[in-house]
Amino acid sequence: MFVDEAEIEVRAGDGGDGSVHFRREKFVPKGGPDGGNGGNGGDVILVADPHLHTLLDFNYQSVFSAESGVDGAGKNCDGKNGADCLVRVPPGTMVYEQDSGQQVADLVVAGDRLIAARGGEGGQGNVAFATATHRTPRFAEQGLPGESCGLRLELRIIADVGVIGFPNAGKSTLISHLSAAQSKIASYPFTTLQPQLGVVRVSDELQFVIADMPGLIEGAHAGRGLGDRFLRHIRRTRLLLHMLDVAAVDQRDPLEDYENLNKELVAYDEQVAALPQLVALNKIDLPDSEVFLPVCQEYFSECQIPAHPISAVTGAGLTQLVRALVGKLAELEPREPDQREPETHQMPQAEERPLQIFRSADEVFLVRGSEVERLVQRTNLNNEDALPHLHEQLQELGVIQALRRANAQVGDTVFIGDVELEYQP
Ligand SMILES: Nc1nc2c(ncn2[C@@H]2O[C@H](COP(=O)(O)OP(=O)(O)OP(=O)(O)O)[C@@H](O)[C@H]2O)c(=O)[nH]1
Ligand SMILES: [Mg+2]
Repeated sequence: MFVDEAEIEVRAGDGGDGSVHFRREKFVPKGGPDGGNGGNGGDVILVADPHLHTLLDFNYQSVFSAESGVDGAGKNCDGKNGADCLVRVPPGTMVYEQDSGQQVADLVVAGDRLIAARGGEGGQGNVAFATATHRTPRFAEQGLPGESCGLRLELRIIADVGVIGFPNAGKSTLISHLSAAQSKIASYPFTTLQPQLGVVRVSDELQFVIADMPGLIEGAHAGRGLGDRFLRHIRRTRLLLHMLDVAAVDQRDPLEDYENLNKELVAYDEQVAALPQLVALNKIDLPDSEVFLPVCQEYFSECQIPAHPISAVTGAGLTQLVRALVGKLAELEPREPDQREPETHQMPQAEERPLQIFRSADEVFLVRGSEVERLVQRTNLNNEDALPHLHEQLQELGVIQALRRANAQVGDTVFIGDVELEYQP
């Protein structure tokens, strides 16, 4: 099971309906309107939480709903707003809109947020519709529905050092030795199925995060083996530790491995290929290492790449290796985004659609447009008293005039959004 990706659905709360209510008091024969407004629906908000490290929890829960707003009530009582729904994700989570595939946010720093679905606005109570000439409005607005959408989450691990190498090079063995991470170790390829983080504590003040990566093979950039699905995780590391098996336990030439893997990185992504690398020449405890170790050392000293002979099993050379990693990290720029203040992202605003009128059959008109569709959603069509107000508003938006120009006749069917009405000029 891979936990670096998850699909979730977010549903914001609906707005509460405005109330139709009239004051009732002793000795006051005919009270004025006092229906309160509906509360707003809650938002669904994704927030980066440093206590989380995987997307595993989303296998158990994948639908997140915020509360709806409460309907308004008499005595000018406004309904309560619905509570927001907070969805905690690990820092490094990229968020994509499922329908469009568009990236909508990159939650990097603890506290980064994305308002993923906005709650519907509550409707106004009948008080709002009282005028000098119409003092007793027997209608109110309905709340608007909350937004909802599907999202795809993708976790990019943020580590300082990414350990790369062919399967069985000893990457997990090294990480288990250097940190408390419990990476699975075995003598068959592709033991590690997903990246794993470990913290290397050099001293109380000095520590860095190292990522154990699944083994890479030739053709990884094109999806071979576990493929490129994990390469994206190392884009944000600052340094790569390239591990070679100089005992050639799997009968491969470590220098060929080295060059092939670097080619894979170039083929995959220039940013990954451009990361600085240190090399670890592993398994020097095995007698077979005597053949390749000197060859590798000569090769790397000629091209002036620091290469450290180590044994991940016995621990030989690890102190020097860690010192070299720390030294190199100190030379490199600190990872930039971690320094900034948390940000709040919004979903890309759905574009406001202008008013449009289509004639679908002789006596059927289709009216489209964001504003007019919201107006109809806000109207309780079962309430006859709301209809004159709707008509007025349609006139204000120019809908009636546009229908007249389109030659609509009394009694023709008009769809506004999904709602069916009859044309009455
Ligand atoms: N003798 C010896 N064996 C080692 C050393 N490092 C790793 N091994 C062995 O090599 C095998 C593979 O080790 P892993 O740490 O699982 O290798 P990996 O690079 O994580 O492999 P994948 O996860 O499959 O990519 C295991 O049997 C380890 O015990 C070493 O320094 N010396
Ligand atoms: Mg491994």
